[in-house]
Amino acid sequence: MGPALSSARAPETAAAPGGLAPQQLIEIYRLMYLSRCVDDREILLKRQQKIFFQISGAGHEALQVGAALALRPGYDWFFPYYRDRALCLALGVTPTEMFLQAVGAATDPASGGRQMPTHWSSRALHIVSTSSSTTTQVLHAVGCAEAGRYFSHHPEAAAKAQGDYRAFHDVEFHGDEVAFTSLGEGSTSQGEFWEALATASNKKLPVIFCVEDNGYAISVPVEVNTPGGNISKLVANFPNFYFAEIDGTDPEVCLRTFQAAAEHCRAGHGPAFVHGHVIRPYSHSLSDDDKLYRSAAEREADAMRDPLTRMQMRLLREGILSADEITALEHAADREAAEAAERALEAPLPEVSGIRKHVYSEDLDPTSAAFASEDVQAAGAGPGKSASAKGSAPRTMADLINACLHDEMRRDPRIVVYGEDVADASREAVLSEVKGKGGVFKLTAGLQTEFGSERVFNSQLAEANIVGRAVGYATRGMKPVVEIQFFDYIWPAMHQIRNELALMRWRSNGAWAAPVVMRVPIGGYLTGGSIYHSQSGESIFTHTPGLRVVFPSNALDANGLLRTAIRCDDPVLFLEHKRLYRETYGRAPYPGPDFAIPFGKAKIVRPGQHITLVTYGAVVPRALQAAEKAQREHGIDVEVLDLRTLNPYDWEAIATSVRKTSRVIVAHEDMLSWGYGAEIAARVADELFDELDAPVRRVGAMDTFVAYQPVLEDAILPQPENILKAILDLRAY
Ligand SMILES: Cc1ncc(C[n+]2csc(CCOP(=O)(O)OP(=O)(O)O)c2C)c(N)n1
Ligand SMILES: [Mg+2]
Repeated sequence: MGPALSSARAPETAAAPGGLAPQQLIEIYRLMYLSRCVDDREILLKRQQKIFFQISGAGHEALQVGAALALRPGYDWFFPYYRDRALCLALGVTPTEMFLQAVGAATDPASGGRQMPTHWSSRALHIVSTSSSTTTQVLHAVGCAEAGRYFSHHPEAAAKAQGDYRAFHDVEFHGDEVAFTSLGEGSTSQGEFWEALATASNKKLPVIFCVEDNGYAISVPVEVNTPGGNISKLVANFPNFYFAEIDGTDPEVCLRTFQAAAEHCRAGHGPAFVHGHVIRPYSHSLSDDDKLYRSAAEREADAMRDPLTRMQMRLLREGILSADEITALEHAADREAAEAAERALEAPLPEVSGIRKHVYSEDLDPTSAAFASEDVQAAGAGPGKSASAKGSAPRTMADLINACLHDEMRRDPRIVVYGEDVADASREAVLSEVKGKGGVFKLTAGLQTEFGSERVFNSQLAEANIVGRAVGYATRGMKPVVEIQFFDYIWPAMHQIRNELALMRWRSNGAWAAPVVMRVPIGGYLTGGSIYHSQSGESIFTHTPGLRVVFPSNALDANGLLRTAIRCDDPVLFLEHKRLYRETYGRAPYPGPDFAIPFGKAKIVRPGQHITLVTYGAVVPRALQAAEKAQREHGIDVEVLDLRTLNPYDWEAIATSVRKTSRVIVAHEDMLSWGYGAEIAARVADELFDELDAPVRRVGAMDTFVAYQPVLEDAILPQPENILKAILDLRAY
């Protein structure tokens, strides 16, 4: 970026040139009042135990109605939070739809009874499904804005295509669209808030950040979360922003401010930050009682600023409505809320049989024959097909992953690749004189040079940022193929992975999805990799519904499985073992640009009769060594099964082999206790008990982290000798 641009700033109370028409003021009051009525009605229903949770937007109505009326539902994009009832009402969500959510009806359009009330989602209005997690949504808004800009620069990428995820993701975009996101002042403490501001600022993205400052995060007052008590003061130096700090209880000021913010964004000047001071008259939620931590005087002072009362007084004072007309408007709103609630209480409940629907894509099954081009391998190989893997000489896993990325990016203009150090060089000017970085392991080498800096770029050093933005990109129909530099550093992104990425489809009842690919170098056996460059931990992710987990052991599988990961419609954690990147083991000729391997299909890498050895990743070559020795020195014939994908996994292949051998070992590099093998072992014991002639045996790392000193590393991680010992023990039964 160049030098910081001076930021636009709105005055504390923006003057209203011209003023709003009486009809507009009445409509604003109606929306604000209706929002409060829906809250009040829900509170009643909760007290009657007809709904199960309630959180209100009371006190925030003016700010939210102002925002909604300045923006365009179904055109702009919205990433709100649980307080945003008036926002959503003004965008077009109906009271009936809100009550359907409160009762958890099958016809709840936001989630089909899966989410709490006020966890918004509407495809038609462009409200992207939100979670209960504070702050995660702001990164989605950033990715969404990036996607919008990408499509307006590359309209060809929006074209419908068959044969992959694109068939199920229609793209809409507008060159001057805006992404709106909101959060409470307490939520600005999360790192993701600062990460989002940084990206939006750097890239001058059209994102409006709205902080709804009611002074409390549940019971915690603002000064505990925000040094100095004012978030506007802290963010003031971010370049390219339009800033406004306003009285969020005055809807006209709010509307004017959001109009100016939207103008700034639509003109391409950068993001906007609107900080609205609001009140919270109803405690945090019905599970909270603010009398426990707020003084009576403070609560009374808040009540004096109630936006509803203030607006009502204004309408009367300015002679826009008489007292009778106000009463009539309010009665109509009360009636509308009551009737909507009645309708929702009669709505059908969700079927228990549908619980599993939308955990994964219902449209595109990555285990299906559509991805089974394994047999055509090498058919498409040859010069010119891939810049980085020409000819039929055996190539490393690193080469064939890089080749797949090149091939797929050529084929699919919706793919973007980003992460830490993945670009050849962020400063493009140097590319004429340097070779380029292309990833710390060089897996993305040459991609920026071939596809340009808008498709391949370095992210900030912030893993939640990488995954959170990817969720936003993907909800717009793009395919982010992101890299987390080391598995050991995936943890800052865990919140986004577990609570957002993997859940997007299920929690929105199939309305939204985030089919992102996360490529992650993993594992040890590095001689000096130590604690923070050797971790395993795949079972933590296979324990997350909605996420596919892939772990290839050789170059060809990596190529074919990565292609399936990219083309499929589910989020995929693609684990690449660092030790295998350039091993002699498992090299293969380039298999061509359409070579794909379906998920959930294990491979028998060594057929055998006596013992089944189920494994994956870097333990595959070690298991093969042990099996060869067992055969050579002890006459034991071990069948080695490489699972290749861990979720889904090939139960049929395991069962078939165990029925043949009656003995089974599960071996993996990760720690033994609560590791991936525990699940397989338990299922074998459960479903194949009658087939077994011996107990199920597991081999894994010691229950520690991996140490630096090679003597320790060797002892900690499972070696061929450990596997051989398990084979001999099991044969002795
Ligand atoms: C990541 C995360 N941590 C904790 C919570 C529990 N929680 C829900 S709301 C909330 C307070 C949020 O306060 P603020 O951001 O000021 O928004 P407000 O509710 O006041 O509008 C907390 C701690 C959560 N939902 N998500
Ligand atoms: Mg708050």
